[in-house]
Amino acid sequence: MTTYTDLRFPQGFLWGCGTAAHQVEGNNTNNNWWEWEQEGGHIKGGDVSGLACDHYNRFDSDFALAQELGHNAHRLSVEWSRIEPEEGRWDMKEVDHYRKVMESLHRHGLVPMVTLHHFTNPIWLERMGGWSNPRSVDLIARFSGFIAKELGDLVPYWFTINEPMVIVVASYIAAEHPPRQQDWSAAMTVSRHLLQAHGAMYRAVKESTTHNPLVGPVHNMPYIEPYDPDSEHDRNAAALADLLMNEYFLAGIDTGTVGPPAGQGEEVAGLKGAWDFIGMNYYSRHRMAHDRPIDPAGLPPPDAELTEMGYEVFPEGFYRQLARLKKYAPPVFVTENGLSTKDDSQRCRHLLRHLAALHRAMQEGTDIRGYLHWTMVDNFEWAEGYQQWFGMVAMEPGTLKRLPRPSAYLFRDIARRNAVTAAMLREHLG
Ligand code: GCO
Repeated sequence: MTTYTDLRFPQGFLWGCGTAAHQVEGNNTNNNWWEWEQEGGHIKGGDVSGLACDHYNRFDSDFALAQELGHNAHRLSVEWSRIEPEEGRWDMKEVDHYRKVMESLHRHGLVPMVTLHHFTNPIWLERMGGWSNPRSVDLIARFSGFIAKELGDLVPYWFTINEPMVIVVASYIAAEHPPRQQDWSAAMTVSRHLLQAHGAMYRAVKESTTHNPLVGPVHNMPYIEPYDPDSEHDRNAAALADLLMNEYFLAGIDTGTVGPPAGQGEEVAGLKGAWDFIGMNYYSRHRMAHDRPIDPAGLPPPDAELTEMGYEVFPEGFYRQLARLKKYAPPVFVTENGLSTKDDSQRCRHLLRHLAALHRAMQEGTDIRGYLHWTMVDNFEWAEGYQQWFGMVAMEPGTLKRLPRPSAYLFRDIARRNAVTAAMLREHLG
């Protein structure tokens, strides 16, 4: 019989969910994803984001629900293509919309944590080559400074770019996201621009407002191992994947240089130490085999527990990646962690096992300040369309009525107690 103890979290620990504009707002029509969806053939089930969760109109009731479910923070993104519909033209109606969104978060006791770029590019930027164009760096820095100036009095935490290395891999190596290139040279160019953009955005936000905003990256950190540890080729494949997916971006901010594989240590003005915290996303382990194509699910072991997307449930990797962040100065927010599943009891077990892993890393010295679950309501899961279920809250087809699942109430009890209790662990993990 396993004996459990209560796992307590520090005073002021933030509890909430992560979301992204294109996945929840609806009618987000002026960006590269909306255009790509209309082409057909790219999104599972022939879905388009369409009305999504209609969060653009329902944000106030969504935040009221989040508060009822014990949340004290909320991560969302502001949609660049709404705020700057043409290069250099600001749409103040949309700025007012987002001000109402931030005011609603405060009204419902939720700390706003705002992502400036979450996968989508304005159409006008995509037409000039998107991230492959060096101008993207200054253009996104200008946008960041503008919106931070407009909303800085309401937003204490800003995230620059969501999962920059997922953009590189999904859009320029694996060709799963727009513009669907398989071009290593373009991938390295984009890797450099994303790192430069992070530094420029950090500075732009810090200089734009007198409200002392805290700014950091959101970095997806899969736990990467060789498929066959005895194979030197697999060890090399895993080392390169880890360098690209995990080390490159963090080392770039830590040292202020563009390191391998995208550079040879070129200095970037203003990049060194451009982070007040590290936003970290974690989903699964990825095993790399030199002689197989990249498997989005990461070649899980045959006996692994899998999510609906075929990813391995591997909380040990979450602990190890959080422990790895100890070597960097800033504190950490977990900005995404969760799974797609049709079995909400699996989500409850997944939540508890990953929070136990987080708690262990915290006990061993990683300074973790909050946990934002991915996600609150089932939403548009990019190329998977609406064929995945990441929400602790379901959405009734047609009415889009929010229907909390049991996991939402487990999360509420954890957040309100600021602890995972032994009783919770016993009930769900046996
Ligand atoms: C990502 C994005 C989210 C996803 C989530 C589930 O990591 O791809 O940040 O937008 O929806 O991770 O896959």
